Amino acid sequence: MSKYNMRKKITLIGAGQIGGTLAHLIALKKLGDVVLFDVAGGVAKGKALDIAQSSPVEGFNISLIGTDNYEDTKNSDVIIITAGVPRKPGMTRDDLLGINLKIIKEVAEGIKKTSPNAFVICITNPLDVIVMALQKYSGLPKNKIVGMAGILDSSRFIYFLSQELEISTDKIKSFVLGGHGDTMVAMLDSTEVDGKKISQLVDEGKISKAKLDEIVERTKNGGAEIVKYLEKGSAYYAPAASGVEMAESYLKDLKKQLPCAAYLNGEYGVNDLYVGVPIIIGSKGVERVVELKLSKKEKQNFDHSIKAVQELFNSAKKIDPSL
Ligand code: A3D
Repeated sequence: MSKYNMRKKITLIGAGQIGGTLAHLIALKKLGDVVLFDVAGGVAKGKALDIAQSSPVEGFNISLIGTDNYEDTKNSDVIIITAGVPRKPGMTRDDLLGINLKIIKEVAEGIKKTSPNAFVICITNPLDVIVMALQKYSGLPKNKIVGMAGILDSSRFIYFLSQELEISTDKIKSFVLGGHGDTMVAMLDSTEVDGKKISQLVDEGKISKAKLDEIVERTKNGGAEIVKYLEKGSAYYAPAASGVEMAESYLKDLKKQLPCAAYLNGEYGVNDLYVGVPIIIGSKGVERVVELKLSKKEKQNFDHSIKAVQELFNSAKKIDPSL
């Protein structure tokens, strides 16, 4: 709880592109007081001050501070982690994994001491493996640590479909499961447009199978498409919006069903691994993993995705055998 007692305290570890956008969205939505934490000099302080200076214009009345001291993050209700480094030219995936594992270990130690009761949302890549490592390093309860990826991937898929079908995004229901990356699984059998199954739209000739496959591929490469345009850095507006939806569902006990990287203990036949599945987020954290019936093809793709996450986690264990 914040110093104002009534308001919630939300800490953002990492004040880069996503961290700054998260702070801005949280302020605009008046979700709680914000602590921006970063190891890199004044970036957290500068962004917190900049956003705070918009409060008279925007009409929000929350506190925003920047810091590089974990003491200031003490007793946070929600923590959203984006601390990490992006992949640079010449860096292998394992090099990046090694660096971000070290950063996450440091973050895990910081938050377990200061905010052991927080609901923790991880965004740092490679997502599924980093969130698993975060849980292991911190020892925080598994239902209080989740990864953000599925909401973003689903949102991208729905957006692309809406553009193709020239229909509002709120008329489309769909989601993406599995690991975050090129093995993600678009749940076509559960995709509905204005109450109709997407397969029916294909049968009616409203969208071709080839176009649908192209949209699935574009979704898988959604992050890379943006990286290519930006040249420096990766997507941050949609990732931040997705993280905020998870935080809001927890803080307001909305019990929304959201696709997130959650710890599986037998669900979907998967044991001891974080993977993207639909979960209910409420005031107790991850209140339930929703088990959907997958078609044969979806199950095959899901299993392939699990294998990819497991293999990357095995690489992480080679880098740090304590995992
Ligand atoms: P960026 O703008 O580089 O911000 C990262 C921040 O982390 C920088 O300000 C660093 O100073 C800071 N940092 C580094 N080490 C530490 C540390 N030990 N403690 C605290 N802060 C530290 O990156 P970004 O905001 O664009 O992206 C952040 C992460 O999100 C990256 O790992 C991205 O790959 C990832 N990301 C994930 C998704 C998903 O869908 C899962 C989407 C987009 C980006």
